[in-house]
Amino acid sequence: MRLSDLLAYDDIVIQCHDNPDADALASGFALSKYLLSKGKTSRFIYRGRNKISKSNLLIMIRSLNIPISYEPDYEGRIPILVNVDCQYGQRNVSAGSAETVAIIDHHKAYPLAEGVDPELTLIRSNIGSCSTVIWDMMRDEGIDANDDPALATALYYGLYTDTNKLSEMNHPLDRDMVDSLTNTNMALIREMSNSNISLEELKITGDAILGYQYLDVQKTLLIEADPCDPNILGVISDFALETDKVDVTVAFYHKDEEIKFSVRSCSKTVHANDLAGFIAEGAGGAGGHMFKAGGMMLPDKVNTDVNSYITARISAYFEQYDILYAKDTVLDTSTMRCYMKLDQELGTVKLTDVFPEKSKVLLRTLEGDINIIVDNETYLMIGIEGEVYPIKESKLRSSYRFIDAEYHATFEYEPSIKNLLTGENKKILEYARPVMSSGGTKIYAAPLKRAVKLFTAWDEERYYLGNIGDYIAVREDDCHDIYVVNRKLFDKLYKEC
Ligand SMILES: [Mn+2]
Repeated sequence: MRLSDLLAYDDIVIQCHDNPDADALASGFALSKYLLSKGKTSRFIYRGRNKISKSNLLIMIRSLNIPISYEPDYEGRIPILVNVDCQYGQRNVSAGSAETVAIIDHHKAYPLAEGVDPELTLIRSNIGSCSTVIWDMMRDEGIDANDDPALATALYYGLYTDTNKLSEMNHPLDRDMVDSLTNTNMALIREMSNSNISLEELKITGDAILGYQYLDVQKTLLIEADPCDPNILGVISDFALETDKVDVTVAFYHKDEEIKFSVRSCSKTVHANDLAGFIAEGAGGAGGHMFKAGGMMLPDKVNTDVNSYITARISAYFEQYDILYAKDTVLDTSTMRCYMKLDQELGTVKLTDVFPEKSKVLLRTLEGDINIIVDNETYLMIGIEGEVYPIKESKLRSSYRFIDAEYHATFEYEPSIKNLLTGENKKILEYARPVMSSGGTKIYAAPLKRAVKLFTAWDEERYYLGNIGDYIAVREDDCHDIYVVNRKLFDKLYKEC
């Protein structure tokens, strides 16, 4: 779906979820601005039992002139209803009637309710905010949000509040938006984020901390708060992590419509995003990175007391993994099979083809950002899933050969490089050339019977996760060169000797 698809309609009504938050307000606001710029008028409404009362949201509506109206009884028969930051038919949005329903959202995707036009639906579940989704759609229509400071400020604040002050965002597109929104009113953002907690919620924070549970074995603090603004969970978990003998904190609340939680970790054997994903598995979704993450679950998927459910998930998470340091480990290869690497066409980019030597650059990939200094010997490898990593020319030449062809590939997010001095941003695929792996290397490998967190011989700071069924592999000629291969990729990469 493109935003311009909506231009075929008149009398457009935009509706966000009941009890709107800043992301919902920003999304509807951005969409109404887009429509207006194309000569279309629209109405932006919300329904539900409660009128907006949070002070940061009232400041946002007033200062940015957001044309939203509260219409609890709205039942208009209209040609088109566009739901933003929510999905028609779900219980957080009071349904109206319309001939056609369109959806733009970033939450977990539900099966489309009757009346929703799939051609007019865009749900990007792994993006941090609906504001980001709409920003990207506006960009596709040639609109620069910086031309309108109110719009830029709203979009920024939408992402800011939906990702706990940007700390729980994990998609590179969210970072792209943060970098690109330069014409924002930061004084207003500061004012809004300092009116985010009511005195009542300050008390919720204190009460929650008083009721902490300490899980001894896991050195984890579990803190249950009364229903509150989700950002307060971040405040609680950040603060509690500073406690001695606490490596991990999980703060959560339980409302009728959702369970929300924030995870913080300062232990190198627990990545906050792994734990958050594990807690939410099968019941909701999660996002974030090594140190900070958050997630939500649907209460009807958690068929027991929420506190015991989360406690049990935390224990299961800690029991599930063996921790392996490759440099101190020798695997028993007598029970493993011998495999050889299949010839594989990959992409490679010589960094000096993109930016001059000694430039400080930021490489942005789906897995995260990497800072590199450009030199003559460093290339980037582009793997079959679009993963990008630096490689020295000598290692590249010993394992791959250049082939005379053009490189073609498309990935969910196209990696880019930014020159940190000039701000110039380039897409790397345009510079890529194909290489063929020379094969020959023999490995021993076997499917994992227990999940592992593997610290490779090169990186003792950051583990690689291997789940049951993934392969653990070791090079025949180097017993400490141990790594994990995703089960879905193994057959594409290796054949039996
Ligand atoms: Mn949102």
